[in-house]
Amino acid sequence: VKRTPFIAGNWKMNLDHLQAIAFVQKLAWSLADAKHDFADAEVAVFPPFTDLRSVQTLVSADKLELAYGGQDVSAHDSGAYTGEISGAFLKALDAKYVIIGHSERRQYHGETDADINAKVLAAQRHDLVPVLCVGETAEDLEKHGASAVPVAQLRAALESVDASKEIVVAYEPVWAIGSGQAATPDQAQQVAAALRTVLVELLGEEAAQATRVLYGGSVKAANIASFLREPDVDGALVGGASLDIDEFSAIVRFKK
Ligand code: G2H
Repeated sequence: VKRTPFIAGNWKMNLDHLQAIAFVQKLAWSLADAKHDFADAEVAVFPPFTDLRSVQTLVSADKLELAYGGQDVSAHDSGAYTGEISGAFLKALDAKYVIIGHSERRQYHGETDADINAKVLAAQRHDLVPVLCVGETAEDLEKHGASAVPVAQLRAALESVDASKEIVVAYEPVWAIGSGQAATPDQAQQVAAALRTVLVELLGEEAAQATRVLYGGSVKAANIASFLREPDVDGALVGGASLDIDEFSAIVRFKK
């Protein structure tokens, strides 16, 4: 199966709406060039919620081949949930994706596997593609090896999902996030392969082979190609390096 490589920029809590407009305008030029050279990657950005309307306006006005999504979504559809954002609102802004279960949400906001499963189901109800993040801490790695925790998180998050709908999985070892110390391509491949084996069991062979598994954690222009050469790594979720236009442009123009 051929899976389209996916390069996703997770802006986290960076770039206000004016900065977002400037960034997407510059990115549009790079994407046009990248398309010229290598047409094969899908590119998406995940701005703060308050930027999404501006990003939508630019993407639709200039017909950019740039997808976008939220960094989180409520498990609920509407109602008295102060501060929450519904999947319906993201969909109304033409968002295609939503990041769910990022380790920063798990760590700083106490999100449990059950919360994350509810959010994945909410995303599916609103026809958003979940970018489900899983990954082990340094302590998990030492105690249980690399795959055990990500595999358990994957099983819990995908309980009762609709296997006919697209899902993206991002393997982000917590020890590699923002640390400058990325996993090796071989480490990423081993966990990605273990995740795909579980996807076969949960979603069936065909859906599992079509599912993109990304690597995330200190990805930059200098290491992107080494990850994408691995057979089960289908792209990257990029944090810090997605905020620098030159660096991110170089990442989207990766050459295997
Ligand atoms: C992991 C990643 C993006 P960074 O959180 O999701 O961030 O590339 O800064 O390690």
